[in-house]
Amino acid sequence: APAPSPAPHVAVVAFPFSSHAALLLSFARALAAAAPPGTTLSFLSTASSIAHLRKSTSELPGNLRFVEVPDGLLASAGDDDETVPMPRRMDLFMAAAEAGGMKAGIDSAAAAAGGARVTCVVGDAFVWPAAEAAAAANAPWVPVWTAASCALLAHVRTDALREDVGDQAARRADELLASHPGLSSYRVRDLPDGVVTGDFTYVISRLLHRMGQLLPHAATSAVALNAFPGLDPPDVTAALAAHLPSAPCLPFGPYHLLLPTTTSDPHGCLAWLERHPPRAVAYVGFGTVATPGPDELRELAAGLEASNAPFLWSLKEDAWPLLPAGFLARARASGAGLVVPWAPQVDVLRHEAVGAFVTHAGWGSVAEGVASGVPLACRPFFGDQRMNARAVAAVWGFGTAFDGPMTRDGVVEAVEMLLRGEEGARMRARAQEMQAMVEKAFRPGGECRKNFDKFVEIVCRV
Ligand code: U2F
Repeated sequence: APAPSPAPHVAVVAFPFSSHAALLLSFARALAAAAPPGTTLSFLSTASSIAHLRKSTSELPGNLRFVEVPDGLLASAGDDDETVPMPRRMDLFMAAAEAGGMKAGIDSAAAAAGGARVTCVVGDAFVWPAAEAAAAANAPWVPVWTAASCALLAHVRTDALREDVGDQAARRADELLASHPGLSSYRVRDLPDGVVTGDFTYVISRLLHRMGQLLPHAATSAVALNAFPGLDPPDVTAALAAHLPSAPCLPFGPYHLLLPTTTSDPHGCLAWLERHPPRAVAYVGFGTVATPGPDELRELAAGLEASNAPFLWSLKEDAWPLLPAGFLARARASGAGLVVPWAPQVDVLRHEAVGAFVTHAGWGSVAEGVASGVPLACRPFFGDQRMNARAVAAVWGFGTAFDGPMTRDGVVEAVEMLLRGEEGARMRARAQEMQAMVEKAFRPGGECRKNFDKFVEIVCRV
């Protein structure tokens, strides 16, 4: 009789920085909840990322465990986790991952599971060395893309885009990428940093370039997309399928909807929102990395005050001293505004009092906005954010984008338009249409549920 097949053991590899690790952990929890009985899941991240995640997460389910991978920090070289700047930490992590760190992680996962070999490596697509480590373990690599599909397309087309644009990016900034399938709605200047502009040697630029070169040739059995069917225009879907012929691209995002989550609200945002009528409040937040510079912060603050709209602003505390004199006290005294160091953003966006979202257009935020039917005012800062902002304003039409830094008058105009203007009403209607699509896709039997089931079946195959 043939030997019984081993039970699935799925390694989930995190990119252990910014919001990526937390998103992958929620993704891993969803996998753990859906995997067939007997499946083991190992969540691979660095020690400091795991420590950080432990602080903000409830108990892991019984079939999911943390496994450490090397962070590349050298105690002997005086590397201290707290003091090494972020880009260098990323660099060290990627170098270690490439130089056997991923393989070591996969081996530790097997050891921690009583020797049960890893049967599939699912992971944040950023961590491309996982592809080779998976191949060495005789397991498929299944990349999880966390950002927008159009950005993934820009990364797999980076060499073609560089060849086309060359050193003419500044001169051709406003030109549409008409000859690049799937990218014809975007201008040269909308492309993510590190594709045709920016510092090509920066760690994120390099890892995305490598990932984009590797993906079309990797032995993947599926690619997860953080979008719902119908969000990406058909030309984007077709171009991605053409570039990634070996595996189906399965859209089943926004990933945060795969499992219901519990959030805490230590600063009372939701209670504050309760005091406001429907669609009256502007919610302002720029994700986990971006912070506007001092001048722009002051312009934004002045604009929010002048708009006369109640506002809820998630702003890191170290930026508070940069706000205009008296701003926080006035907001508090009048009740017109609430500034907090952290907001339960998903719940905030779902609250009916929120009528507009001023965002950096990080993909998580865009997806959360549209899943709640809230129109956006985008102020992109770096990375893929310009491309997301362009898609929001020019492809999907559920928001507007600032052309450069925010000014007082620009903020007033955007907030008034979204909360009270005719164009804003059209944008809200678009956002609500999209919200209805998301809801349908996540109902039992909906397209995202079906794609996720297919994904689970693929990654748990032994
Ligand atoms: C990087 O994204 P960021 O972390 O800067 O931004 P988002 O993708 O928008 O994710 C932020 C997450 O943090 C949550 C919020 C999102 O899930 O709900 N959050 C919150 O709950 N409360 C707060 O007060 C503030 C944030 C990068 F910068 C982007 O360009 C990429 O698009 C993104 C995905 O790769 O990663």
